Amino acid sequence: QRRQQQQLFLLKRKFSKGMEEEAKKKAGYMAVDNHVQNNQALGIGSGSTIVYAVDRIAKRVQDENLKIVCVPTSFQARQLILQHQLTLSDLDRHPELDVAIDGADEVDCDLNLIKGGGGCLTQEKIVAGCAKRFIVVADYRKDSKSLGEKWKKGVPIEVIPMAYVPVTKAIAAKFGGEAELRMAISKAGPVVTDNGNFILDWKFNNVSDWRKLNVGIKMIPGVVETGLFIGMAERVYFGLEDGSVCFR
Ligand code: ABF
Repeated sequence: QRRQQQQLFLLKRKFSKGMEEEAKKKAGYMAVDNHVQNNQALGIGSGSTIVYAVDRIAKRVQDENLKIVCVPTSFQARQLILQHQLTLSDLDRHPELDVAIDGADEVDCDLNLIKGGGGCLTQEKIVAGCAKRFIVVADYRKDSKSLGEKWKKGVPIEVIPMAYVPVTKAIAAKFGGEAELRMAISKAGPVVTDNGNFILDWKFNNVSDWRKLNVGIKMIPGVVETGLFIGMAERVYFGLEDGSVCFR
């Protein structure tokens, strides 16, 4: 009986994984079809959902002979752009982007986001901030009423390595909760970002004003950036469990 239960568990997990991937794919495809056009400069986000969006961009570039350039938000995004033989650019050459597309860890009903589960939040925020339109792609698990309801790992905060202890203490003293240094899976050392910094994951209690809080955290010396994207997203595409896509 235990074996049967185990098999059922594995089957269910496989099924829901398949559904999640399909939802990511649908959201990524729809965002690209609705927002990507010829002669655009695009910001390319990081994570697993963006992979589908880049697949779609590459297909459309080939089929429709689109002329576009892509600015990455991480090493992963850069590799994706190169693997798909898209034109790689940067913010020196394209400081103004038409559209940036990226994933998120959680999205609230006002389109505020928690990002940075993958550790690329600073470059993601810079690129999103350079875009006329910032479009988010996500699956149904990311949709929440208020931040923290679904994403339980806390708000990622990128910090200068020498300051991680004072920043950890300052965050707890000023805003409560607990900030923890993100460790590599091997536990051999901390995660190091593409910018050579560390990440703190801040588990918070009650937050009433995300905008104010974000500014407050950024004022602490040593903080580089937070994973709070407040009022930046213009539209979020959610792939749903039934195979459809909704946006808001
Ligand atoms: C990046 O990838 C991050 O800011 C966010 O942490 C993550 C979302 O990844 P996924 O699409 O794999 O859920 O965009």
